Amino acid sequence: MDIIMGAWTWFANNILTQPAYFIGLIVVLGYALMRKPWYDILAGFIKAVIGYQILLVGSGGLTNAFRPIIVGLQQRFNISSMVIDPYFGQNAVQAAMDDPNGPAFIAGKSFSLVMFLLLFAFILNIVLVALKKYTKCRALFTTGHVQVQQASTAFFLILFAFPALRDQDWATLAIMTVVLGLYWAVGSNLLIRDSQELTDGAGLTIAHQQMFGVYFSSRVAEWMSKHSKKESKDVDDIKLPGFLKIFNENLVATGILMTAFFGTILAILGRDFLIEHEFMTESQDFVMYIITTSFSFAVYLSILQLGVRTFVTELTNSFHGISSKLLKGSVPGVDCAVTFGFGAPNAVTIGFLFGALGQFIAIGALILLQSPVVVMAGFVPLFFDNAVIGVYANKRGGLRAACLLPFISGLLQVFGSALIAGWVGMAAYGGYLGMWDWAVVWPIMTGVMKFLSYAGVAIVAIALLAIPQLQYRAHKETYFLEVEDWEKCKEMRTKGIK
Ligand code: ASC
Repeated sequence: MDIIMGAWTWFANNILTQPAYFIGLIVVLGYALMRKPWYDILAGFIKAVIGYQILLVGSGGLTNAFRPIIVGLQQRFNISSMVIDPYFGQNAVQAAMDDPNGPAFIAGKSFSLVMFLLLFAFILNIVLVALKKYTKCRALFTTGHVQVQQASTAFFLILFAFPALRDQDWATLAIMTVVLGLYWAVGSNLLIRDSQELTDGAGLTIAHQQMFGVYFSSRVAEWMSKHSKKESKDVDDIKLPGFLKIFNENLVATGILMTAFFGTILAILGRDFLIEHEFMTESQDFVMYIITTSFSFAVYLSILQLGVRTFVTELTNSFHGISSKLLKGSVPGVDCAVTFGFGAPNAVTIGFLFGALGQFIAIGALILLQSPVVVMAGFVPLFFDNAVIGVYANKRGGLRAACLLPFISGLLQVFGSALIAGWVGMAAYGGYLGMWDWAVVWPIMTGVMKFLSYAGVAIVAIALLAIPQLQYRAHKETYFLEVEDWEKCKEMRTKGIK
């Protein structure tokens, strides 16, 4: 038993929760199923892992460089507030679980239970895909670090809805597995069509924290483009006149806009604060520091895109092995940052900035209304949610949608998180996950379960199960072709076959 537990812990820590190696493993499995020679399998593994690691350098660089700056505003003005960010959220859940008087105290067991939840929910995801003839689920959620954050937060929310289950590990795990596993399978499946259109058939979808948010935004963007008299241009097609031409170049646009955005924040924080908190040293010039820091945004973004280009081809090619032999007609769900390698690059920046505008307005409103929970913007929702929403919204509805939908997202992230974290008591621990789905969809599901108890779980499960069925009904002839043969699917759809 000890050996099995040891092996499981090793696997959970080193592969399951490390997307680079998990994707590497999928590539190995895929190529092996395709009976590729060993050296091709090895090469595929190396390219996939290194590509994903490059992506992580980019996204980690962004997160590490800019998260403290935004959170710094809170310290600078001594506001006591809750940070909406997956990492703060996870720390908050951990603190709550370890607090003997806390609402989710489970002495000494929290980590292993969360890992089991992750494993069981993932297995449920696989089963749902294996039964896709009935379930219509076609996507596997592979983004392990995000799954850990979600498993912890789901753990807390569901214990809040069912406090009596605190001492009953298996019953708790069963309910959580159903809700979380369904969320993963259904959420990632939801975005297959939009992702195939965005990437022109790369054969992947998003498995992250804003899947419903992106879906909602894509549909609104689609509606906007259908119902407006004036066409809103794709961000990439806008040709600015005169000196504004320089904004057409993505690096220049990102460099200038981020210098304005972070320059303002850094100037507000002030040189003394930044030196005191070891962001910069005494000998550094303040203006040069601001420029270097702001420009590094574009640097990390470029790194991230290089990583995407490196591993996506391997993943796409090798996944044919899995989708033709093991899990027929399935696609992998990957980190949302992957989409930055496909959509209009400036939509990333626009989404981020308009999301920030929405969040800052919402935070101002909370302060003015003297809300009991004040939220501090966290970088991860601010950037990753809103930039992805910007990319998809732009694809469907052009510039106008790429501005409006991230803005709405910013409002929802703040108001939704304040409501749910205040209600369930997580705000007291200083953080909440805060990404779109966790600020909108999970609060609704938690409410339904809290008020309707076990009937609520059934309602949530049935509602989630119904979503892929509805998607299927809308495209009966081509639904499975979306993943099996994208070219044919496109051809049929242009002929008007649904
Ligand atoms: C998250 C999270 C991250 C980022 C990253 C984006 O939710 O935990 O580290 O988004 O996955 O690429």
